[in-house]
Amino acid sequence: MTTVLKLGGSVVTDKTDPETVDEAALDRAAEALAGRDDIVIVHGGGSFGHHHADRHGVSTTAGTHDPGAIRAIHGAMKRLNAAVVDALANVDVPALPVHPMSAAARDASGDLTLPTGGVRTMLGEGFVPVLHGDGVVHVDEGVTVLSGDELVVALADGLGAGRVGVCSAVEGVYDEDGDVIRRIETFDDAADALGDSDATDVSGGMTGKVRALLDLSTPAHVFGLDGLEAFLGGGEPGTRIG
Ligand code: IP8
Repeated sequence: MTTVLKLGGSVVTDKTDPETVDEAALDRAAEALAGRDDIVIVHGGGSFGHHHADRHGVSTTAGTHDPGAIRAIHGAMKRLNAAVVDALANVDVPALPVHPMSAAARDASGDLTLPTGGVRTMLGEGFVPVLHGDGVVHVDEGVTVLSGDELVVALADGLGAGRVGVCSAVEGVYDEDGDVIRRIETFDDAADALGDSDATDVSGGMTGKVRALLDLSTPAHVFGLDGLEAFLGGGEPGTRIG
């Protein structure tokens, strides 16, 4: 059974400082993953990709044709990816980098195509693929942002994942009193707490995350770093979505 796990950018980086890895948090996440080889890791952008994307006015819907801007965004994400792969390698996880911009594409409506054959074969050969939020070629837009959340959904569907986890900077989805909602089965279960939002808001924001995860055929779990070990051990920390 394959697990797809996202390590949020705000978990593994210091979001206040451009291109700064939160070494302690990353090492803690890596320790929890030691010995695993049945998992696909996706990480977000944190203070790496978002910093450059903001500077160049690039989002999941607004693109750029400036190759220098695209290389800056992609290059920053590759640096963060190398740090994540290294941290995993240090605890003997057979991690290999996978750069989504080389294979993914969006059509003119923004729908994503992500071939998963390479990731599936990596897993079959005993490796742990480590993907990252990235730029993605987008018909009529040049390159837009591809969020880690979108990758989680595409990989979970494409690989038929048995478990899906999103390790974020918060302990789960909070209700209006600030308590973690244990289970969200329909968007209405959390609508009051999340507020209304555009369904295409998939990068950042809990609303887009919940909408995207509800579409999966497998239940997903949103939890903080404190819940990572429990999730990897088969538990249900934080909020179960779906
Ligand atoms: O942090 C965004 O990924 P996310 C990646 O998962 C870039 O939304 C390039 C900003």
